[in-house]
Amino acid sequence: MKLPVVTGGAGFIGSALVRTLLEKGAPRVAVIDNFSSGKEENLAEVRENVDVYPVDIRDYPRLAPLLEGAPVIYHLAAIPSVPRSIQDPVPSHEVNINGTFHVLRAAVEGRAGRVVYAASSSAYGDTETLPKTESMAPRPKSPYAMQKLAGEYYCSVFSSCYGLETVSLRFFNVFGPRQDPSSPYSGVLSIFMTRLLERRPPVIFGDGEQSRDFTYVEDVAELCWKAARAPAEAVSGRVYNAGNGGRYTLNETWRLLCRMEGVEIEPEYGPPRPGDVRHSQADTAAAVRDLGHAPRFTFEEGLRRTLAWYRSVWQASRAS
Ligand code: UD2
Repeated sequence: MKLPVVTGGAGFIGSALVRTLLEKGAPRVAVIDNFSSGKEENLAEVRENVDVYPVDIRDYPRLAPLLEGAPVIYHLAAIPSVPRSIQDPVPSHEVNINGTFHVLRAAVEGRAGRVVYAASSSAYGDTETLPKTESMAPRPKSPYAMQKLAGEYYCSVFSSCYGLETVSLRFFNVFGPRQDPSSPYSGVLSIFMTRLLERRPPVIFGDGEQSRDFTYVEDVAELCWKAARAPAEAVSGRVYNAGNGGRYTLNETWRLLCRMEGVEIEPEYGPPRPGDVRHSQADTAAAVRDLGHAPRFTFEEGLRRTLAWYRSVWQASRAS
């Protein structure tokens, strides 16, 4: 039997998606990951039900046979991060654009059922109004944003030219357990959580009044699953926001975390980051209408769960 495939399935979001697919009844899931940022341990609890292929999506000859006949390909493999793409644009270009092209080409040649593509809210750039709706003209501000947007365009062109079913989901600042805090390019909440547990101030880039629609990882995983099942005539070739619909500034978020932890720590401030979007908030109406999106986790609830996970890892590391 052909299995659903998750590219980037050993990553923080990919591994949450693998767990969701298994919970929803998939007997097994195939994971393609080059382990550049993915980790075996992210799949530890479900390892028996996962076929792991340590393959790079830039390697077409090795990639193509793995996608043959797949009912659904969830394409999450990517090199994320706005600042990393500005610092070092070549690797992210090769993975995010060429790698995505390889996945789509292999999906067509291998007669795969559907590609659900992890796009990014960064494609919007700075818009004049909020929330951001899919009909707004994209204005990417960084190589990463432009690469993710190119992937969306490729998806819709593959849908119209080759009849491949595709759905692009613009992820809005996903957070949750297993997000790796160890790189300067890590997602801000993973860094905030670690600093909070260590009782050290975070460094906020700019005035901290920039805002994000932080979206809990399990809600995004569920939406990916729904996007694979929505009727093709309604959704194929289209782009949807995958956000929560809320918006919090970094200053508010840090204060909220401090309150949860019962501490008061003043953040430090550094220069604003080039390519940074000022405000981000998803209009979820289209995803609700066409995909049945129904986020289950408020921001606070997501933060509580995430903080509990970081605490358990932190305590285990101190005990050893
Ligand atoms: C972008 C996308 C997001 C996803 C992500 C993947 C937007 C609005 N969002 O996230 O959907 O595709 O890229 O990488 O474009 N910051 C600090 N201190 C730190 C780290 C970050 O202040 O130690 C700030 C950073 O300047 C930014 C905010 O926190 O204003 C969020 O940064 P991030 O790297 O977590 O994510 P972002 O918004 O670039």
